[in-house]
Amino acid sequence: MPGTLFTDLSFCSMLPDHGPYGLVRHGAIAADGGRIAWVGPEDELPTDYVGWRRAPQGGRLVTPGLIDCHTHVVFGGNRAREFEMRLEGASYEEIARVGGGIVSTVTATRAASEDTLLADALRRADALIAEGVTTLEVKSGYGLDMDTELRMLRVAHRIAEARPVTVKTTFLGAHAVPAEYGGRADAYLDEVCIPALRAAHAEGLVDAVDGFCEGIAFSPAQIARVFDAAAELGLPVKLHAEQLSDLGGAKLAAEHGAISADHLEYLGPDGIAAMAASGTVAVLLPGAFYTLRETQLPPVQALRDAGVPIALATDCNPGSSPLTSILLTMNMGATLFRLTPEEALAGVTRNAARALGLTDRGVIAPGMRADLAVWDVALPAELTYRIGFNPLHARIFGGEA
Ligand code: DI6
Ligand code: FE
Repeated sequence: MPGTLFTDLSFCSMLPDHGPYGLVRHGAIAADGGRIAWVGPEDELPTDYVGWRRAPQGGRLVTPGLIDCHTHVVFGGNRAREFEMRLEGASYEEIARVGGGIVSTVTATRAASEDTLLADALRRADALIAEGVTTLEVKSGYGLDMDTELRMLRVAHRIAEARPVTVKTTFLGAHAVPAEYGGRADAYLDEVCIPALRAAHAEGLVDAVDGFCEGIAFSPAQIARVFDAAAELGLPVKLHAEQLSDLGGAKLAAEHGAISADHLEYLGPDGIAAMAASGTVAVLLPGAFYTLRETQLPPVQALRDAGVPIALATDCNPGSSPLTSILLTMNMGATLFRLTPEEALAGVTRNAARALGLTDRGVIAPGMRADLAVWDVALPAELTYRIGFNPLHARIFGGEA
């Protein structure tokens, strides 16, 4: 049976060197077997596709399905009380040091059943899906023990069974030192984190390995040990780096061939040069910048000048970024970080795919997955411009509406 021919549309291919947004007016997209078979101006459609089932899109704008490449959507409880404490004057780091912060979410996550974690995560995933997200990265890191880290990753996989979305799982055992290992970070890595990584990998639950390199979390030397364990398993690495201070995390990650380094407000010239040399994607997380009322901006112009690809993600998590809107993330990327609307869209499509090591999505081109978002907008900049408005008309996942 032939596939589907999407017609009467404009599309942003997001291919580099194809003009702004790779925009094509009066286009058509042929999808077959979940992949894009042909794409181009409708009046250049080869005769082979003429008999295919047509799905006219009413002149709407089509983009690649959006990709949220950095989330922590699986967790127990919430941190509304901590939000209040910050409004009363406490800093994020002070709260973490008195047993709040990440560690308090660990307590709630350990106490939650797999089904409860899934039900809560689906509400967040659904909000993202409703805005055209077709690929979602999900991290562990609120278990910090063998059972709960594995449970979080199983829940992440169940999101993809329950919804039409691809989930990529990232092991983040090196997110925080749990209370029972207070002051013994290295012992935690040896006795829990690295064994849990090996067990999760053996169960097929890990696509990449992440860590939090920060004064309140793990040192570069400790992160390097986690990266070595990842390398032994043949897994790609990424890192939460330079979020609150400059410990040289991005440089370390780049030297380990990291697919991304994330946050990066305090990134310096050495880190940028190392990322450029290794092709590491800079994942900027404006929701955390906003929530923590950070004032140090990530070095966007220096990243551009060095040719480092820039992605944007929600960082959806209960503490520093309780954000479940990829469109608001794009708007914040523009308004707070001065990304252009085209960079914002590339940040949640082409470059987000690259931050996950995915070469089969993020642009509209033959051979790519037929993951598309159809929007009720005339201009691509409208996707970034509005605040709290969702112009999604339809979402196509693997060629299916
Ligand atoms: N940096 C972040 O912004 C999140 N994790 C991380 O390493 C925050 C996680 C939390 O506060 O629960
Ligand atoms: Fe994060």
